[in-house]
Amino acid sequence: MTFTHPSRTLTRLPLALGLCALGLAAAASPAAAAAPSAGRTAVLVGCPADTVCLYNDKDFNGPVFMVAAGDSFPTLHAFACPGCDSPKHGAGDGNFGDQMSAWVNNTSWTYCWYYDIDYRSYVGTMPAGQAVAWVGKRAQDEASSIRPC
Ligand SMILES: [Ca+2]
Repeated sequence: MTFTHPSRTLTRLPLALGLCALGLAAAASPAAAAAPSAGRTAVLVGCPADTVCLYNDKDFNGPVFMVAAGDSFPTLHAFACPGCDSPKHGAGDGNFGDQMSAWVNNTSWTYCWYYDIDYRSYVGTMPAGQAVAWVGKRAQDEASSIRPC
């Protein structure tokens, strides 16, 4: 596993923001908020193939940060999220750090997410092909880094 080099992170910024815009459209589709019976398939369809989607709001709503399969992000705070407000941490205002409330892992990779930047303070695992509509009161608005694990 190779970790993202800082210069690579910078070069990927426009792509990440572009994917963010696509994610906003995907999150607005009815499939993204499908009932459990339509369930897993519909939720996965709301997040592009080979992508991990981090949703700012529970039930797969709000701005979305998209991670291409295999990529690592040591700080989600480096990516602008205009208008985003982190109710727990001011450091997350206006960016994707401390925002995630739901996620979809539509890749074949297992991902882990962390409270702090640089993969510190492990919180949870995101198994391949799984989704969580709400990470819970304690864990929401806390994610600051993510990588395959
Ligand atoms: Ca949130």
